[in-house]
Amino acid sequence: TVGKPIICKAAVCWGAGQPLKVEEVEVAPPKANEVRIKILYTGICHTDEYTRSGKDPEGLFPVILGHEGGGVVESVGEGVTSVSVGDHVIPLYTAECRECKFCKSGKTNLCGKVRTTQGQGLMPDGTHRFTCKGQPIHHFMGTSTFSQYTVVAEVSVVAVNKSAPLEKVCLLGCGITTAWGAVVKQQGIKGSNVAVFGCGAIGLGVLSTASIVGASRVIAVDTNPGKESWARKMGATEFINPMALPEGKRIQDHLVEITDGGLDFTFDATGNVHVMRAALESCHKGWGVSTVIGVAAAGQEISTRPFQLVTGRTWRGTAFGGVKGRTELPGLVEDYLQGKLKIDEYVTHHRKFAEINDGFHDMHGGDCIRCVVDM
Ligand code: NAD
Ligand code: AHE
Ligand code: ZN
Repeated sequence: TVGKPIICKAAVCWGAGQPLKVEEVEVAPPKANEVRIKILYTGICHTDEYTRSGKDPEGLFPVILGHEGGGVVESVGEGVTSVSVGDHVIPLYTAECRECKFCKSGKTNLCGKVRTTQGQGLMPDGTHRFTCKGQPIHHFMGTSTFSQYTVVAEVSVVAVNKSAPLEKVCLLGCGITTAWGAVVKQQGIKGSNVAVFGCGAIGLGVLSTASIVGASRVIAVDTNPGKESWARKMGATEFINPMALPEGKRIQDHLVEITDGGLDFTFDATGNVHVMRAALESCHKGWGVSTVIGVAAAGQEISTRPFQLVTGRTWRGTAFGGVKGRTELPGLVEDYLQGKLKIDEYVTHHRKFAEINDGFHDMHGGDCIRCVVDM
């Protein structure tokens, strides 16, 4: 049987820097190896705002943004075997095909199967499934969760335990998983000194995980003093506001001083290239490792003296925390259900779909960790 198009509401961003507009859209049925999902909840991540604002060099418009969703499988295309109608699922912006060079390498979670078309705002066959006012609308990150129905590739979705509340575990679609993986996929954090720059959902998740795996010092750094109580609640042992340092004192120099030569591990969760440099230069000579998580705007580049690397510091980065979504997300949902992984604590704001633009404003407010939109 051939599926029918569905007419539903989606938040369309018609151009860079424009607010989202909730419109009636037509969502075509899934083709072979595709899955159509009824999205029930979606988080708003800083990366959605980054692309909306026009700072993403890969940004395309008009587009349906959103990549932190949870929903139920409405229908599947020919050949789909890993999920069925009625399954509770989380769309994955980092696909996992298990067949490509990347997947088979055992060295990375990045999958090559659909990444090219995903970056072009298209489904793997090079076409789109969204139409609005007779116009094709781009997909985003292979997920487009700001729509009541979306179509994704089978390699870009995972079924999870139905007893988990989708309004919470949707955050495993990006923020919580990214932060968790950035820590647990690295050896040696137990017993080490860690500094985390930026205390949004990502940074808080990183410092919380570092604390849980047994880091000895967990230093949170944020320019917003309101983040101190959040950071301490999530496990930071210290909080530093770089703006409150004596004039001319650089955060990296201060950190090196108070840690007897620097941190074992640092993380950037701001997306600011100057902060990325400070995070690297806060690392201990000989062994410190700095991980870039933040996403920087088009045209931005990182720099440091090469001597920083010659003398044994390592600069690295991670996407989706190095997590293979189809293999690992079901386990993270179980961890959440057993109380081993925090998610509820991150949801500070709720919005109805019609108020999705307010959810973006919440994010800029400084007191919002994650806003979850009820579709
Ligand atoms: P957020 O805006 O909620 O948090 C950023 C925090 O950084 C805020 O608390 C802000 O006060 C703080 N900050 C800003 N400038 C600072 C400075 N100069 N020094 C110290 N702190 C500063 O964002 P988020 O949703 O937590 O995301 C953080 C970053 O991670 C974004 O760039 C986002 O795009 C990126 N991200 C990357 C991945 C990945 O897979 N690599 C996944 C999710 C998010
Ligand atoms: N499109 C941007 C880069 C955006 C980016 O780095 N995205 C992260 C996920 S952020 C989630 O909130 C990612 O997964 N990157 C790996 C990938 O394959 O996109 C640009 O600079 O062009
Ligand atoms: Zn994200």
